[in-house]
Amino acid sequence: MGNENNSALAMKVAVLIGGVGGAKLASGLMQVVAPERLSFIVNTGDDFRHLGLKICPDLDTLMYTLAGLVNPEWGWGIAEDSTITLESLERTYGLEPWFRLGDKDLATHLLRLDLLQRGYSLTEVSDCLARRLGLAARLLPMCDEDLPTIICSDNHGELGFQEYFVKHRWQPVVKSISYRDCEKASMSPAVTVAIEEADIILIAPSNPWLSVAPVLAVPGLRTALKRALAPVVAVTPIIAGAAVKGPTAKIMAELGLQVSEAAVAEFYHGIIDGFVNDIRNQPLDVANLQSTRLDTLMTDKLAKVNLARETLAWIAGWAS
Ligand code: FO1
Repeated sequence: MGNENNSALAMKVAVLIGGVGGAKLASGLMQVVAPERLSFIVNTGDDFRHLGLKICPDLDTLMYTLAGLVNPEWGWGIAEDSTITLESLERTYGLEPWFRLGDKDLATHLLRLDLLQRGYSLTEVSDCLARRLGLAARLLPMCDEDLPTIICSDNHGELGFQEYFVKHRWQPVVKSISYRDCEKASMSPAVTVAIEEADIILIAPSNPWLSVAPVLAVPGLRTALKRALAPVVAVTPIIAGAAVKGPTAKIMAELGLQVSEAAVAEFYHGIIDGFVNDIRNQPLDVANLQSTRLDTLMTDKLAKVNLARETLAWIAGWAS
């Protein structure tokens, strides 16, 4: 292993993350950074109560991905899971389940609910689930309080995130996005320490408006990033004017933004010191912003590891 690789292994890296795209980079980082030195600060704005369960899609997507359990086709849920319970709800009780919960996945939701009801925080519960799946990396909810992302759409009014994303297949036109009750939320000690102790802070190529903005809405988090000694670097979610997956480009257009990496860099203005652009995009020229172009299209495991390694090596080259 080259010298820079050893230094990457020894680094403490904190990652703001949500969704399937972010989880791809996360799995690459697990091969480059010692997992016990990786802290993922995960979006919980997608969370909601469903069938009495507390569903945490981005925490579970990341956990299943890093544990090698995730359904590879969808990027969420557990591979080869059945839906016998859901089918029974439908056939026996006439429910029309619009949110697919697999039988193995239900085990996670049942254990999480039980632990929450016994008074453990979402941070403690997430730690417990990740440890039981053998993960040394820390999966930290962005906060322990509920901070749901609310989509205000043209023809459907206010929608909870999963109603927008799953029930309506992110087709409603987005007029605005709000992060409800954010003033009641606070950074957990674990998130505070992860940011303070990080040698590098990354913003994964997650949807800035749907997956990263909720994390930035947690009171004190933006300030903590600005105060952090570590460089903060975002990875572009936009390649050649489009999103790799999901509604990022559609939302940008609906919010009246240019669908470009420059618009994403602008969204993170004041927070980021560096921006990893894609080799297929035009070079980014923004004052006081370090930028490079790497292959951010993570089509396979090697591409995920290469992006992780090259990102950290690039940052090490300019961050004092
Ligand atoms: N996404 C879907 O498109 N359809 C579903 O039925 C669905 C169920 C589901 C269950 C558990 C879970 O952890 C995630 C699930 N997702 C589903 C994905 C989820 O809605 C999104 O991945 C995130 O909320 C957005 O990043």
